[in-house]
Amino acid sequence: MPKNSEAQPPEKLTGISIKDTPKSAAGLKAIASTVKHIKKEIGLSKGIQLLSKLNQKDGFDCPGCAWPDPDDKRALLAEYCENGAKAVAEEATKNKVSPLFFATHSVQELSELSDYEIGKSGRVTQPMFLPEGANHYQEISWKDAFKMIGEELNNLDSPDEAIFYTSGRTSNEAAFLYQLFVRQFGTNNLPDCSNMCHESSGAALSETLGIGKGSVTLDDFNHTDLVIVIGQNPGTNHPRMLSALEKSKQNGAKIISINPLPEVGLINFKNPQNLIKWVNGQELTDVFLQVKINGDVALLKIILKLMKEKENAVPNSVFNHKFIKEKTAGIQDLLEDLDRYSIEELLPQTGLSLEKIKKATQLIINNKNIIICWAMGVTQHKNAVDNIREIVNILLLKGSIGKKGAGTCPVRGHSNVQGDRTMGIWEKPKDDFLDNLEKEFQFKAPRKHGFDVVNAIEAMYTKKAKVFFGMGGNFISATPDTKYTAEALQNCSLTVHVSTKLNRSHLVTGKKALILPCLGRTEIDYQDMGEQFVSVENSMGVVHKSKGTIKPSSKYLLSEPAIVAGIANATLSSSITNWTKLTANYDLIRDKIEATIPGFKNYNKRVRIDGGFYLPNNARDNNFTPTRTGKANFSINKPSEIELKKNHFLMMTIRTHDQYNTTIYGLNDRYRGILNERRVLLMNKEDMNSLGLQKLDKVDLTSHFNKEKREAKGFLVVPYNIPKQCTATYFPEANVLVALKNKARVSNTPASKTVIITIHKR
Ligand SMILES: Nc1nc2c(c(=O)[nH]1)N[C@H]1C(S)=C(S)[C@@H](COP(=O)(O)OP(=O)(O)OC[C@H]3O[C@@H](n4cnc5c(=O)[nH]c(N)nc54)[C@H](O)[C@@H]3O)O[C@H]1N2
Ligand SMILES: Nc1nc2c(c(=O)[nH]1)N[C@H]1C(S)=C(S)[C@@H](COP(=O)(O)OP(=O)(O)OC[C@H]3O[C@@H](n4cnc5c(=O)[nH]c(N)nc54)[C@H](O)[C@@H]3O)O[C@H]1N2
Ligand code: SF4
Ligand SMILES: [Mo]
Repeated sequence: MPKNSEAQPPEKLTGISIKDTPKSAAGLKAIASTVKHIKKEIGLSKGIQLLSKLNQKDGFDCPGCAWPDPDDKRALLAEYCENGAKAVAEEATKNKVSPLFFATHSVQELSELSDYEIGKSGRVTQPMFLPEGANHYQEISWKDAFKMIGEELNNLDSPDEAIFYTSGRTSNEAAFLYQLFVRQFGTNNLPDCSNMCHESSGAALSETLGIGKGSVTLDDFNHTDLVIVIGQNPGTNHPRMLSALEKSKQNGAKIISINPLPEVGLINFKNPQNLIKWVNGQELTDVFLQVKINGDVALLKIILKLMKEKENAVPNSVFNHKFIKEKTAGIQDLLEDLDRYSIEELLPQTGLSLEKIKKATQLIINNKNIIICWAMGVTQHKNAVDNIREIVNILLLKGSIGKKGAGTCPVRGHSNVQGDRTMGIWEKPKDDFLDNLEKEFQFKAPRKHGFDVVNAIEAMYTKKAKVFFGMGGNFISATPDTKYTAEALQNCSLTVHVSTKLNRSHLVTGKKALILPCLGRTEIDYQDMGEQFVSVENSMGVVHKSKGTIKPSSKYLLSEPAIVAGIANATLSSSITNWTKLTANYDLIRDKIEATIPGFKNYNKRVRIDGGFYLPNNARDNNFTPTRTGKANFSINKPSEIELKKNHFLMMTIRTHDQYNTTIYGLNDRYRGILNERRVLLMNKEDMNSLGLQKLDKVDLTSHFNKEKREAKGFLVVPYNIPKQCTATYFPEANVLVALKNKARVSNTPASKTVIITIHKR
């Protein structure tokens, strides 16, 4: 593997243009953008045909985000959003990456392209192999690829020297089979994208409520009094959530949004499915708290203090004492701890006026049924778990969980990231789960916990791990500390990626590398016993089926379950599992899931019912017995410890409207008015003045963590409505600045939203 392959996107600028931010999200422009992408990637008529099956009960699940579909009635047309359509267009693209493509383009040459250009190359059509020292991938048969993986794995000194990553698009069936193979091979090294995403939510919610998932259903949005959206940009990342918020508003609910940016989707929304509302759109947010980056615990503490003050002044006016007494533990400690902080001391961390916070608190005090939604703006900080536990504190004081219209709503990212975890993709499996696997499959499961993403990178860097296997995803671009991670991957003897599309992880490899191309969601999956469907779990715990409808983009593609079976057969000589039989008919895999994982009774029957079924959820049922205390736990949390020196800024790495994680759909961030450029630094005007910077000045960024420095060069300064000392860049261009050791307590999630930087004019 040539060591000079580029792990980072090139510094090249693409020709920025800046527009006013639009007044509302969605509307006609969203439809125009959908049509443009569909036309370009798949062609209009095939594209429209394909979209007619998107999120329909007899169709395929959107490969975009994990937002749920309505349980009952679905629109005949267009049960999807602009970004769902883009995700489909991206997968069903006409463009192909064939052996000829690899013969023509060297790995190094491809690595010099931008992520946008790499992605646009298209779908990988055949298994490809990069031999040691070579600079071009070459064709390899599936049989030889499986054999190579089997030999490499069996040559390791210990199964713990292999890492098995998963991204969140993998179906339940594939994920279950994959973790079974990995555990029969002998390791729990199953890091996943969730480690970088909602791990902090899982950690905080398990501890406080006894379940790592959210508690609300989509219908709760119709019955709520107040929705708080904190650290999330639904207009871009979960667009159909805006329709749910619109319904909440129409039923009289209020909305508070807490974000350093006035994200346009949260402010005003034109529902493309509601023509009448188009003229003015629906104003969504009632109170916008433009908090400083990582000022959330301080803000939530002020809210808690104000709630306590009011309760003390007028007993029974705020707290739900019945709920607190019957269902919770630890309130006294929380109330005492709140006294340790003064509002004056907390306020500067928020950057807000007390008056504004009081207005929001009044809504919390006045309303009984509250839903709190959140995403990466709270999960990717050093004190991310504290953020979420503080959110839970508010809900518990109000008794606002386990009943209609109320509860927790961590909005998941990848379309099946929650399902993958349910299937056992986890480096810290519970003993009960392993006991069940052992009983059903007659093998001895490893008990030692495995590496998560951060630990896996360290293990590869220090050569404790030697083989990297990625079930989907784009590890080099999604992970922090790009240079360090590149070295870690390059230390491996073999890196393997099961992928749909070409990405940078295929270009920054171990000594040898394989790309194993697989079927996507949209495609027909034909196995020995006929056409198959798969199932997925959305953000609200609904398991439902997904069936592709178009011809696979190449005849050489295998399904993810078939790839796992191929590798298992080539690796595990003493396994008594019949991998080939299981993949011939996915019903047999589902039978095994039913036999080992609670909640899947009559899986094959219930998954065939239109719309699927709900998994059990103790918090939803107002039952908190699975926690350590047997009750819902109040907790004590720490505000940010970051103290910025003069000329130091906090930087968050966020998504544009035109990307799906590391897959770049286009170069526009339309809702923020930034077009045709990704290398930008969003800055407050006063901060720009104090550094003597003008609009579109070119700057280099240095991040500071402990005494270490990291650099990223060539960003254009864009004046933006963002709190002072806060800045924003896009992921993955700025990942090189995120130190691997800058991560959340407990969950180990990289703190990609709190990077301390200095800014240097070119
Ligand atoms: N189209 C599209 N859809 C996607 C994705 C995609 O890339 N593109 N990715 C999917 C995935 S995997 C995920 S996890 C989700 C991500 O969904 P989001 O979490 O919405 O994604 P981010 O762009 O990371 O946005 C984080 C939001 O938090 C705010 N924020 C940042 N720091 C703070 C803070 O300290 N406090 C507060 N209160 N707010 C803060 C930012 O301003 C931004 O609005 O989306 C999923 N859906
Ligand atoms: N700085 C910074 N870093 C971040 C984040 C951030 O906000 N800031 N967010 C983090 C978050 S929330 C997440 S979830 C991770 C995302 O991390 P990943 O999940 O690893 O990254 P993706 O970009 O979603 O992966 C895209 C690749 O998946 C492959 N793919 C697509 N569909 C399929 C499929 O059906 N099967 C298979 N086998 N492969 C498929 C394609 O080849 C595509 O190139 O990134 C994290 N990294
Ligand atoms: S909201 Fe998410 S799941 Fe729904 S159509 Fe849009 S991208 Fe797909
Ligand atoms: Mo995510």
